[in-house]
Amino acid sequence: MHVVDSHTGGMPTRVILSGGPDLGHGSLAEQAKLLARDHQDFCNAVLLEPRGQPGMVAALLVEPKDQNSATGVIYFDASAVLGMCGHGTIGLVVTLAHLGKISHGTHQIETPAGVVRAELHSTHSVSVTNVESHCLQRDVALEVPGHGRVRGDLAYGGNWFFITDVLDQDIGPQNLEALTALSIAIRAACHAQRVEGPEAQPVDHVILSGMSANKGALRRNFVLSPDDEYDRSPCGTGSSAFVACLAAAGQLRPEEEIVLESVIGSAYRVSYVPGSGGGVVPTLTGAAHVMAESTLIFSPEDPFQKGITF
Ligand code: PYC
Repeated sequence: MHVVDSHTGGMPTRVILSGGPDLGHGSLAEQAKLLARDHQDFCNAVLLEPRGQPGMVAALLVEPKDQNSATGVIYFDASAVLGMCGHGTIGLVVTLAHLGKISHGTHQIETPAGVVRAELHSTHSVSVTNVESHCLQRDVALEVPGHGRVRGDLAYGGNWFFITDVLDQDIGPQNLEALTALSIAIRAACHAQRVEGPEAQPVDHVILSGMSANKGALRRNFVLSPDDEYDRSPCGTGSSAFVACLAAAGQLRPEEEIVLESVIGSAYRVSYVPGSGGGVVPTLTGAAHVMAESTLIFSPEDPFQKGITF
């Protein structure tokens, strides 16, 4: 299996160029469902240690439906197939350019959540215009066992988010354990109290939004991914959901640009234009760096051929 690894603001993406499972010829959303249902061993083998690393997201290339698209892609982490992935799309575009498959300019990319556009500005810098994003419920009250009442917003940015302000908390690498525990408890409370999308889509990510010490950044956000890892990048789909909520609250104007930081201090510039479905169409700009080109070997004699699963 030929893979190329990159990171976007510290968050790793493994682009799978060959050797993935046959997912048929359905829509990307149907192929994503098959991947989640039938190929967990494959996902584990690619992302878990010893071949993968904590937090890593894979980008499985698939045939696009529209020949004008640069590619189709299905993103997954170690425990879930994602609708979309912003850091992964920045990593994918820088990787495809590194391989000589695309050049500077705008490229259409198909994902299970819909078509996104990515503009490669230079070797590392990419802007992604995401799917339309929505703030679905504002100021929801959630009882979180062990933490009390938490208020926040339910939002969609290609994945499903619960977003809450924690302005008194230190959003930094020294506080990861407490931030992770709180966000896992919030996600469990969302599931228990049926805070979910209109078709019962479960919250799969949680954003704890704090203040940034950097005057140029509006917020510093801790983002929990489905695999219980924190996003090292500011999270593209999370930043999209976040600006949808700022827009819904009248706190961000169309085309006004803000900077959102990750828990480790990497940053995206983010803005939006109004969407046709009542939400916002966000654009986020960040940078990725290619780290490795490898051939993964899965020998049947290897006791950890399927990754370390405990
Ligand atoms: O950047 O959208 C994102 C993302 C989702 C999960 C990890 N990163």
